[in-house]
Amino acid sequence: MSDGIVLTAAIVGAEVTRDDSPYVPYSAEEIAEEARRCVEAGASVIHLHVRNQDGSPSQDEGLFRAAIRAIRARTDAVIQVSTGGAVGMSLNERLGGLSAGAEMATLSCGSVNFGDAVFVNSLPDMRETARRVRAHGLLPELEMFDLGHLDNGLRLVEEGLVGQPMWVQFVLGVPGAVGARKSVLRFLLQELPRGVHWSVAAIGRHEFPMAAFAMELGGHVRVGLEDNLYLERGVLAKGSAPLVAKAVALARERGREPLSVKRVRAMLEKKRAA
Ligand code: KMH
Ligand code: ZN
Repeated sequence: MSDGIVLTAAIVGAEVTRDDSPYVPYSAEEIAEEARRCVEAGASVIHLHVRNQDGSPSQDEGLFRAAIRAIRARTDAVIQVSTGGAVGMSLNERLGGLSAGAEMATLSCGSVNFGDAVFVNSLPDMRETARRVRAHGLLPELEMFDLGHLDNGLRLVEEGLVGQPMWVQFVLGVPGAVGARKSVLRFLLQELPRGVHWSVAAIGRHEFPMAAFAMELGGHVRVGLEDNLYLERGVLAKGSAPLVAKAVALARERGREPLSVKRVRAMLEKKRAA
């Protein structure tokens, strides 16, 4: 079990809007400022979505480029672009951020109910995403929203489309997908091959209880407005940075020190060289 912990901040998302929270960043400058605050609070990876001016979700390469340029002007965070985009986008649209200058990209490992909608990720789509992520020299983070997604991820490894050990994000508690429960995480970990880098992003009120549990088990953690809007019951978080700060406190209470951006980048380089 490592003492250092990778904290990822999911600062924008695709489904939350300013109707849900006035603190959701939309413009490149707002996104970059939030990224800076999150890194200052202890995050090392920024999970990135982008928005049109009206706040609607986009996967436009130009918007990603602008956001990444603005982030890099303020902080050296590891940047991970979303290839999930928003529910209903075509695969081609979703892959728009791959050439925008990030170091990592997500790879959604299967279809899943997503609230009242369905988030579609067929095996051919996953293979195509894996190939394109690799072609752009980015490291994939395998997003697993449901139990079968672990087998899909392992299949991609078996097929040689994703390198070993996998870098995994268990996204737990999406309405319609597997619940954010300790028993679920225990099961997933039991099924996980040794050496896999794993992290937990739990949705809504489950964010911090599951983060604490993951920390105790030696895992890494993602927090941010994409996943949860509240610092505590009834108290909106004024951005993702306060959520990162809360995660840092939980980690330290458990003897886990947030890894610096430099350390995380070195981990990625090592993986890339493997
Ligand atoms: N917005 C979700 C439908 C990702 O970023 O890779 C998908 C998502 C996953 O957010
Ligand atoms: Zn996302």
